[in-house]
Amino acid sequence: MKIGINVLLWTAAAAEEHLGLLGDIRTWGYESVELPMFAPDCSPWPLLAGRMDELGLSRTAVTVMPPEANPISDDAAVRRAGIDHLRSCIDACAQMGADVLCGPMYSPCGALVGRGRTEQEWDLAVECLRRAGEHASGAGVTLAVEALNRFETYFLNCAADAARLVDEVGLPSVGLLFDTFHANIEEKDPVGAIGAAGGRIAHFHVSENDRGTPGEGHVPWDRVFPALKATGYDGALTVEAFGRALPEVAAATCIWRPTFPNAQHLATSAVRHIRDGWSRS
Ligand code: LER
Ligand code: MN
Repeated sequence: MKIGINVLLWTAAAAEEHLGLLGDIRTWGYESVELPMFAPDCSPWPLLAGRMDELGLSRTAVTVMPPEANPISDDAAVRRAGIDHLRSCIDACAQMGADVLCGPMYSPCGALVGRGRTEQEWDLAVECLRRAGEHASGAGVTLAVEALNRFETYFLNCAADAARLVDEVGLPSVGLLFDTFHANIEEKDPVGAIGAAGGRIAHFHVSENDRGTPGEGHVPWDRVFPALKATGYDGALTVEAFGRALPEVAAATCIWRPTFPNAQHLATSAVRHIRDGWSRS
């Protein structure tokens, strides 16, 4: 089992200046790293890949849909841009050696429209994910579709709906991303939801209820880890936490107060917490 961490605590676009950070992440005990891919050309992927190869770090990528690239828009050009965005991200994943591309790949994060999703939007999302999934399978990448809490999307809020979406897409290259922060808000049974999603889980975000240090909040990790292990999951356990260092990311995730003393404390405590929790489970 590989323990990973998302670098969004430090940067929204990994660059040459973050090669040292990758080394720190390895030194702290991580074996996997998640890089943001908000614009697929935002980072020097081959350079980063070379460094991660040297360090023995496996990698995943997270993306969000830009407002002008929305797979469920009623404007065909905007929908096409959505598929193009995902295809470009998949190509960038291939360049940086990432085996998973995750995130809410159905509509822009934070886009709320004052109603729930429509059947037409559902069908458009299925179609987009199928086309992106076919491209991903050719590139050796798995897509992991993430349900978000209701304040970040109106389209997909719980694991059961994510599972149904994945089933309708019906491709081995498309699974779901389970994020414990969103599950804590939306699921009636945040632990049972892991078992119900079962083999569809293609990626996992270890995220505390306040987005701070995993293990220092109220997510029931002593039940979460055994439930995940029981599904046979063998992907990365990736820490996703958010702080206030990057104003745009803080605004998107509504982080207005400190929830951890510093990023190094968070990273080093989290890896210990996950390693111990997983081996006990
Ligand atoms: C956002 O809330 C989130 O959980 C990230 O994985 C990006 O989608
Ligand atoms: Mn997440």
